[in-house]
Amino acid sequence: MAGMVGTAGRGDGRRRWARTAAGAAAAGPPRGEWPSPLRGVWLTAVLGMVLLAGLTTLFVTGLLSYAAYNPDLFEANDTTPDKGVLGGYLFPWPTDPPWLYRLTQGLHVTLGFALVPVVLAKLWSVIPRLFARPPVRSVGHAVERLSLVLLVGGVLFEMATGVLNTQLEYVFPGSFYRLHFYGAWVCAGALVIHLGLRLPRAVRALRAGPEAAAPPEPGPRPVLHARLETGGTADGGRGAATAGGGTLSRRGALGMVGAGSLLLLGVVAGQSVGGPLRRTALLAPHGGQPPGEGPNRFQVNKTAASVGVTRRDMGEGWRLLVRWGVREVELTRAELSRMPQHTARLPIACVEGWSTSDLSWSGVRLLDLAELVAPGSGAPAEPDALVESVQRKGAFRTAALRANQVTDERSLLALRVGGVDLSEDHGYPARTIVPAAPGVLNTKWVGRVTFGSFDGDGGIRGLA
Ligand SMILES: Nc1nc2c(c(=O)[nH]1)N[C@H]1C(S)=C(S)[C@@H](COP(=O)(O)O)O[C@H]1N2
Ligand SMILES: [Mo]
Repeated sequence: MAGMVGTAGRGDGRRRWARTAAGAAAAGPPRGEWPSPLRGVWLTAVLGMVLLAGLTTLFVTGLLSYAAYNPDLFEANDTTPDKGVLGGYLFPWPTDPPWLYRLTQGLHVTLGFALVPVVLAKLWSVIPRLFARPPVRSVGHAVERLSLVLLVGGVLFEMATGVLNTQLEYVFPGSFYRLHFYGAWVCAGALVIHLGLRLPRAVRALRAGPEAAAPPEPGPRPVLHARLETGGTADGGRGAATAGGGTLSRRGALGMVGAGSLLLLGVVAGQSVGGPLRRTALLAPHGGQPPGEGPNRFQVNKTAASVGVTRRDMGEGWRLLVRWGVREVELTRAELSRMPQHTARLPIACVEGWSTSDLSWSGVRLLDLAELVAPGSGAPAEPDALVESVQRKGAFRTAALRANQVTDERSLLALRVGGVDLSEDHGYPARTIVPAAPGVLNTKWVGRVTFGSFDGDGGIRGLA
């Protein structure tokens, strides 16, 4: 019996817990199960604010990425044809500045990676609440909890799909965009609800600072749980060397999360920034060290072999068919290279986050090709274009370009890059390159270009 009295410290705690839990609606398990004194409203609020800024940026840059695909122009460009009002914001993607998609998508992917530690830390900081009892106190509480399930689940889902898409090719055959797009809208909706319910409290907690007592929570709370949340530990809230054995301050914990984010930033950002930083981009799928020297030695998204484009497809028998209405011409590569050649310095920027620096492309202006077949009166002066590859299988073999892209003087059917012919993997005999457009619109191994205006039903007006 004496031995049992000797452990009275713990026993006391248990009894106190049991008393409060019985006397009031308990909102958390006893200290022993969630021992960290670091958890508290301040830490949660700081992480929450970082995530608010970060997730908002991810949402906006993600929506921009979708708009940049020209999904409302032609069905082949649209990865989520059933989007309904969620596509209400779409707008024609500009061609200036030419590094626009490089910036927005580089930011999207880099930030997405860097926020992973922050998301995990935020979840850790609030995990006791997951087990709060009773699970639902009121209708409002039920809404709050449901929005949290959607928010937490949604953010984890977006993180997982996003990371997988950048790291592994073809894990989502055709459907990554759809999953990631709808997931983002679920997150956004849940975040708005969550903010409406939690933002005022987070602001109060931030104002009060890391060592202050938390503002009183509405509703009954067990004493021990309240002490944990306010950081009411032996050292006055610093959370250092407490009974729980913690040795880290709250600022220290934040510092560790920040260091984790910086580390991820360091192994991702280089694929977008380029230059010497490219060497540090260890997580870049196609965007690390360029594969060797030479003008054609930049990232390859899909090799000719991987999509079944053969030497024969690219060889002497290759022809470019250019059409507009009932007019069409067929050109050999030699004929194309006898047309006026123009040069444009443009990057390639992929949805996966990697991008090249500006490369010197040269070839025929899309506008000059259009003039070869322009039907004259009645036709739009500024046509859209459907660009089709000789590639037979797989994604990305067609892309629709909007009139603003077709008529930009820097938009080329490129024959050369860096002063030499395109390599087979970069789209020989000819590929498109369009300023500010996502990589996927720069079709390789082009076999046919059709000018005209899209009728919105997957057709081109006036095409025979
Ligand atoms: N025909 C065809 N064109 C294509 C692709 C493809 O798979 N097939 N991939 C696109 C994508 S997603 C990107 S990012 C760029 C990459 O160009 P690169 O491989 O020359 O770097 O090509 C685009 N053009
Ligand atoms: Mo891409």
